[in-house]
Formats: sequence, C-alpha cells, structure tokens
Amino acid sequence: MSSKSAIDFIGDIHGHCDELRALLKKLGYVETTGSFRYPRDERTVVFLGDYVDRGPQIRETLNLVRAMRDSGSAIALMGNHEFNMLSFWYKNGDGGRFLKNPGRGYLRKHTLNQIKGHLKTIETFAGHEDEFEEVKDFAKTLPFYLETDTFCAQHASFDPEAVSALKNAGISCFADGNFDELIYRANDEDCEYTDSLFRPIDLLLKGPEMKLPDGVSFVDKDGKRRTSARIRWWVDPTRADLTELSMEPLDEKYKSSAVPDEVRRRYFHGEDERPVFLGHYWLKGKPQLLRRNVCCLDYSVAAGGCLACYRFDGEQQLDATRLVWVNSV
Ligand SMILES: [Mn+2]
Repeated sequence: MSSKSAIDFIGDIHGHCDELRALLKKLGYVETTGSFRYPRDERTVVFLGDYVDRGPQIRETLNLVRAMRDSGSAIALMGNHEFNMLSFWYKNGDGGRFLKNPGRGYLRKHTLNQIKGHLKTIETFAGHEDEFEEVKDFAKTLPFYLETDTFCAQHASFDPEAVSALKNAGISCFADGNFDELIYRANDEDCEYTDSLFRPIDLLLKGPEMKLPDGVSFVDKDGKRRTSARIRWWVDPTRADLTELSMEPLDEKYKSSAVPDEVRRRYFHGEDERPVFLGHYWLKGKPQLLRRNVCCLDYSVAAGGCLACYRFDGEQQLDATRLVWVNSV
C-alpha cells in the first residue's frame, strides 16, 4: 500500500453490488473495465470484509472487490463470513489433522441451520464450481487485519495481543502459510493442539464475548435463551455497567449486576490510540462515529440499511462529516 493516508474504508457489502457501485461513484471513483479506480490513484479503498452471504449479487461483489484489489485500487480484509466459507467446506482429516467436535466429516458442523447460512452463496456458485474454487483461493489471501502508524482496521475488533499472536505465527492471511495446517489452527476452539490460532482470529473477525454473571440472560432473535453476550469493546470496561458493555440489550434490572473481572481487565482501545475502523456489528440508522477514534461501518445494507464509508486522510480525531453512505435499493 502507498504511504499516503487517503483511504476510503467501506463496511460489510454482503452481496449488495449495486449499492457498492453507487457508493464508489458517489465517492468519485471512476469505472474502468470491470473495476473502479480513483483519478490519478489519489485514494484507495479498504474493504472491511463480509462480501459473501445474504445479498443478491455475491459473484458480482466478489468480482469487483477482486478486480479492485488486483489492480491496486483496494485492500480487501477478511470477514467472518469469508472465514466461515473456507472452514465450512473443508473436510475434517484433510491435510492430516483431526478435530474432535465436528460432525458429518467436515471441519464445521453441517446442521440444517448452519447450511442455511451458506445458501445464498451456494445458489450463486452452483454450476460454477471452478469459480468457487477461485473465490476460495482469493479468500485465503485476505488479511486478518491492517495497521499503520495512523490507523488500524479489521473486520470486528482490534486487539493488540491477537495481532501479536498472528505476527508471531508469521501470518497475516491464510496464504502466508500451509492452508491445510492453518485452517485447523484457526478452527481449534478447544485448543486440542498447542498451536491453536482460534482465539486471535476469532477476536479480530467476530469480536469478544463475555459469559454473563449467574442468573443473567437474554432471549436472542431465534427465541433462544443465552447466557453469553458480545462485548461493546469500544466502551471503557473499567467504568461501564453490564448493560452498557453488552452488545445485546439486557433488561434494565441487570444494570447493577457485577461486570465479570476478566471483562473489567480486558484490553481497552483508549481515547488517545490510533483510529480503528471495523464493520461486523449490524448497526442501524444513520451512520455515526462510535467514538472520536472508533468507526464502525456496518450499517446492515443486507437488511434494508445502508452501505457506509469513512473518508480518511490521516486525522487522529475522526470527523462524522466524513461519513458517506448509500441506502439499500
Ligand atoms: Mn461479520
């Protein structure tokens, strides 16, 4: 990547290519054969992951993102959906390792509910198996994070220990090593092997969760009662109460419940740190900054929201007037 900091960060696309084209045009990118680039290459895009699943134009989205990446107009980061796509189709035992927990011969469980989550992508590539293999090879080249002196970016949550763990392992994406080995390490949730990479990749691509204190629970969108919740990691855990730290809305009566110690002590990206850009959290409504140095650009384009961008020029205090978006069509 060039050293200039003229970057347009774009959030989760999920197969909404019409909105992506409209956004790129609005930002001043110019369409060339199958791609877009900024006049005189003065700006670059960083895509924050989640290109596949949910939307109507998954192939088109991947083709455009790939074309921009290959021509140097964009950097594309990995989202949890691309990681899931790579993991879901991998056979347990291929490459020489086995994990204990999965079912039906695959590295991930293939329950009907899990298969359902992949249907849109399956429909897109049915009859185009060769192209799907290419797409998976492309996904292997997507970095788990990106950092410079002036910003950091990843799909879900920034975590310095996760970044160090990947640096120590010598990988910024799957293509940096032996994929057959790395895909196991990335899925080794129970640390069956001592070289598990599950936790750092999970933190970067899905964000931290907490086990709720005894007696605290909530009902999720599928009507299931849950006892762990995603953490709003951009909220200072030394001061906030449990309801402020939980991404899922908790009943007001839990406001005074104890925040687990490990949550109080976890890494906090302070006000003086570099700006961090992320997607993933399905935010609703009009795009806004989470904080002066934390910017989430996932505004649920696949659920009638909008596709959002932040136009970054290196400023260390972000400015909400630099948010640009197009509504879903
Ligand atoms: Mn995501």
